[in-house]
Amino acid sequence: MEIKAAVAHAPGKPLTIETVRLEGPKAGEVMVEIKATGICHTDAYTLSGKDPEGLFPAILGHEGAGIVVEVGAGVTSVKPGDSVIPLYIPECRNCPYCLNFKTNLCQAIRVTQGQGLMPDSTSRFSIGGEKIHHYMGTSTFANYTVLPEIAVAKIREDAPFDKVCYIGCGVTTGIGAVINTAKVEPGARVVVFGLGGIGLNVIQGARMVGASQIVGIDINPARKELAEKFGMTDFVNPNEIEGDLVPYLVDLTKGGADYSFECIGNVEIMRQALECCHKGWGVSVIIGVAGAGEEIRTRPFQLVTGRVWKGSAFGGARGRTDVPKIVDWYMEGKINIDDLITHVMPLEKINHAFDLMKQGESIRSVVTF
Ligand code: NAD
Ligand code: DAO
Ligand code: ZN
Repeated sequence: MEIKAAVAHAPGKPLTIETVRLEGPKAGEVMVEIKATGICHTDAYTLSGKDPEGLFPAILGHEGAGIVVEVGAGVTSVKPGDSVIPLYIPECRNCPYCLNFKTNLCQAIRVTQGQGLMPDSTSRFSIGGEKIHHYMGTSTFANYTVLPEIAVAKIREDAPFDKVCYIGCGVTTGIGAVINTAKVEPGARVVVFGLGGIGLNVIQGARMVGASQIVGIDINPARKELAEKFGMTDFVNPNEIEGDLVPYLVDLTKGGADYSFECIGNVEIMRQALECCHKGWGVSVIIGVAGAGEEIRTRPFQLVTGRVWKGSAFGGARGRTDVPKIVDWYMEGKINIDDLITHVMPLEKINHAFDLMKQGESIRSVVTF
């Protein structure tokens, strides 16, 4: 069938809205009508050409929500009409990773997903016979996409697509990093570096679990008001303090953070995030994705003296199991998504969403179809 998609033909070039041919779902696959998709920093990272795994031409987008319209042979867990959220980390419930409670990194389709292909090593997208790559196994910048069954989370039917699409990445990544990866406990002192689409969700996760102090750090002063609404207790603009940031934060948190989160993708700040942690027990979680080839550094004595460095992908969440629960939290008013969706636009304006992100004007832009 013919679909409408925003196509990334080359790094650094704007997306172009085009008619694309989409093949139907094969065995174990589902076709989803995408109703809404968020635009995340990671899409911009890949489009910029800094992503070493970035493939072109491709249909980007990994933060969507929609309705199943067709299923391939053998699909049992979803049916046409079901509301779903695509998952860039699938959950097969059968591979050694899924069977190990320590990780959410299902590897069932990892190789072909990294090649921009479906599990049978072919693409469902083409233009004039030319193959167009899938992206992160999701390709949500299109009104229809095809996904493996193990890469969709079935969600409740009354959930609004233009809000819960954000659970497909940013909300789950931020809240999940607090709950699943760091396991922040009530009363903890938390420091969050970067108050964008991810960091603000770390803040709301920290408030949910009862953190007593939540310090937010950003060079954009406009982020202060919204972060306070989400639970931030102290704001620090690194450009406005005298002296080094790390001792300033150690002092502010009465000896160091119990938990810190890097939500920027800057390796220098990852070091500050580790070193502002409390001696003996502070845990620093890297969420931000750094540029290709970049490396983190610290003095090993920081680790010898009890600080712990961790990373988190998709908030440590197992998508088919955890995403429906997070949708329930939203529907029950336990988490706030509405205030983070600052812009809504049609697919034709998607390049504007990238501009807004670069200019620090948006938290989340959502494209609706
Ligand atoms: P964003 O652009 O919305 O937010 C980044 C924030 O950091 C902005 O508010 C910006 O002003 C601030 N900032 C930039 N430089 C700074 C500095 N030097 N000091 C202090 N603040 C600074 O981005 P986002 O969508 O929130 O994504 C954040 C990072 O998380 C990106 O690297 C993204 O690729 C990554 N990410 C990771 C995962 C994961 O699963 N690990 C998932 C999604 C996104
Ligand atoms: O299993 O090797 C693997 C990779 C799984 C994907 C992890 C991606 C998380 C970070 C990228 C940001 C997502 C928007
Ligand atoms: Zn698996």
